[in-house]
Amino acid sequence: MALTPNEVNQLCDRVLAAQRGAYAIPKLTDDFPAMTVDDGYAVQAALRRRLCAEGRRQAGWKIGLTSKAKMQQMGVSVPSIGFLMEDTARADGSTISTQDLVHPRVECEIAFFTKAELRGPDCTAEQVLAATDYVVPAIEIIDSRFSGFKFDLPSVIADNGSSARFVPGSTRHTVDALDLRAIHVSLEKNGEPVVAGVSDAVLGNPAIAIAMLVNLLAVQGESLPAESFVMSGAITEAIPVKAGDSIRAKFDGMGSVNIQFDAA
Ligand code: 0L1
Ligand code: MG
Repeated sequence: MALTPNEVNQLCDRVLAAQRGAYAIPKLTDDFPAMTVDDGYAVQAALRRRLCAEGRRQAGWKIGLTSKAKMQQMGVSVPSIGFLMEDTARADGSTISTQDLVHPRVECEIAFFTKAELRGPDCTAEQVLAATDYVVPAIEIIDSRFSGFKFDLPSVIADNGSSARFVPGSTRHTVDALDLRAIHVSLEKNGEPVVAGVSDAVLGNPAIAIAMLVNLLAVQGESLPAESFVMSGAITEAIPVKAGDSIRAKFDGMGSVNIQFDAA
């Protein structure tokens, strides 16, 4: 690690202020060029401790940057994980404010709900499937706090993987009823199709992404407890949204998720 404990706290303050004030900041490595991926996770862990100490509750985890296209788009070479807080969940069909977001984007993901603990460092997709209670279609709203959505891996990890809001769909499916590698997904903005994809874009199978998340948690000395909610990574490119936009994400065989953006 390149950062001192004081610097980790200082960067936690900086990211938290940008998240709460909904303003963009330069990527953290502009000021701390030696910052490593481990430093990014130290800042993220400080952020999680800070929010939990305020009485906010964690809802689960997310893994991002899980497709080759997304890694190329963002100029990084490995996935990253982040945490999800309960008060950033929004219901299917709800209206979401953009006033407290910087430059939001939406992406389509499959979310897992687990019924047994998963522990790395050698967790496999088969173990993930056996420990999965059900999966749902979901939308993630990401909102990098870095100017122009421009960052590197240590910075985006410190910003909790751009986590902003998440919207689990209401239709639950057991994993034996689906081929998780072959879910066709399409996203409409204001009634027009804007992007489509197939779930094998997520590391070949979203269950592999969950196994990778469990193995990344193990590096931090943590396991994934039973009854965790986990977002497995974007199947489609992230699409910018603004106040007034309506979004419909259709997952073949799984149902759809709908949201509306509003300035109020
Ligand atoms: O969930 C994601 O894939 C986003 C990870 C962070 C990268 C980004 O903000 O696009
Ligand atoms: Mg995502």
